[in-house]
Amino acid sequence: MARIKTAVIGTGFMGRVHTEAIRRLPNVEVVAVAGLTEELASSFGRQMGIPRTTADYRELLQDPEIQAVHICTPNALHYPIAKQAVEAGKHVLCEKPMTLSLAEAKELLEAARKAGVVHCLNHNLRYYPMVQQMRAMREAGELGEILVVQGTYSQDWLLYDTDWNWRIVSKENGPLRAMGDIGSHWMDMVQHVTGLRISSLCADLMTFHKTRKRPKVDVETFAGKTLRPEDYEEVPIDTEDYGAVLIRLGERARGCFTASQVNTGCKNRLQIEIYGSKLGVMWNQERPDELWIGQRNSPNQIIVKDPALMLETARSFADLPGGHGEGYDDAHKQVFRRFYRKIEDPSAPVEFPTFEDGVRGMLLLEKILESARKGGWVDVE
Ligand code: NAI
Ligand code: SOE
Repeated sequence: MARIKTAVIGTGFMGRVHTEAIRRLPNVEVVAVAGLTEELASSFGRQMGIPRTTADYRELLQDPEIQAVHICTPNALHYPIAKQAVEAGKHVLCEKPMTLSLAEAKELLEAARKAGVVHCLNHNLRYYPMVQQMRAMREAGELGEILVVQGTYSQDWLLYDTDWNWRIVSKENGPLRAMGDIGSHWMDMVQHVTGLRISSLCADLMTFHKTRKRPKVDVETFAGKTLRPEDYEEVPIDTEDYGAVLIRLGERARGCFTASQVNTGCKNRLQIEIYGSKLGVMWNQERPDELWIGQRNSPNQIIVKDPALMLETARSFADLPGGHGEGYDDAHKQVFRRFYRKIEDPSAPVEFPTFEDGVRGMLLLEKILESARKGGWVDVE
């Protein structure tokens, strides 16, 4: 059977993660990669065994053999690349956050609908097996009415003023950094698991480092620890290191979360806690195979991922037996598998986040910005 030909755009952290996850699918082939320069693209091509490389992604969009593209570039390039890709009839899997603004995201969704292509926004973190177990428990009524949600996405990789990445620059990242980069994952997950939508919010943002020392050389995501202090120059900072948001969900549920890139010791601590009228559940990305279940009248439990013991609707998100861990890379495979199934068979269900979810995410980010600027609650339509 002919495999779907796909291309990866961007040769950094996510370029590698996407390429490896695509290669776990039997029906897809990575035929080309586009990088910022010829050198970056060909070095990536050599390392990953991709024969065709280019410094101009547009070349790949013009190739009728390439059916889909993965956009793994800094945020500011999502909109222009995705727009040209859908207009060229390519199916698009784009990294989060979708764009720099809500207006761009809406335009992109409209363009993708018009072109009739399959579109996916990579909120991969939804697809850890135990996150799907929480969702299945809620759908089965096991949690009861959702009353309270809380949690955090906490990291420490931007703790020092010598830590640098393109995300720090609003022109490349968008105006919200901690919220756009990782708060976006938390908000997507809480809405996906509870089935409720954030209906109003009140945000407080903080930039601890008003200036940072920018390195004179390029730094890949999470790679800053290898630089020496004398390689930097001091620049003003206009994106937040930390944010806290009070939220209302649906009619009655209440909650709050923080997103921070300066929380000492936290690496990728996405923690989500959901308290229902019957049960509470808590999950932490740093211990992904465990799910805490809180009970009022009997001892609390920690259950360990085991597809044989998971609820039916969550089971297909776990590929390995209990005791064999499934993590970050596996969650990507789950998203990509469903995205390509939809390309192969247009009647397949949409079991992955789409540009609609991306638009929702950008709306929430715009509301967070509005709330922080005015210092009060705002409604989310
Ligand atoms: P990175 O800095 O490691 O990689 C970005 C790459 O894009 C670099 O290789 C850069 O050279 C390349 N690039 C820049 N301009 C280009 C152009 N015109 N053509 C082709 N390539 C170009 O950044 P990272 O961490 O890989 O992030 C990329 C995107 O993925 C971001 O939108 C980020 O928010 C998202 N992301 C999502 C994650 C998830 O779990 N879903 C995890 C990490 C990042
Ligand atoms: C950096 O903060 C980052 O790589 C984010 O961009 C991802 O979305 C998150 O999953 C891990 O951290």
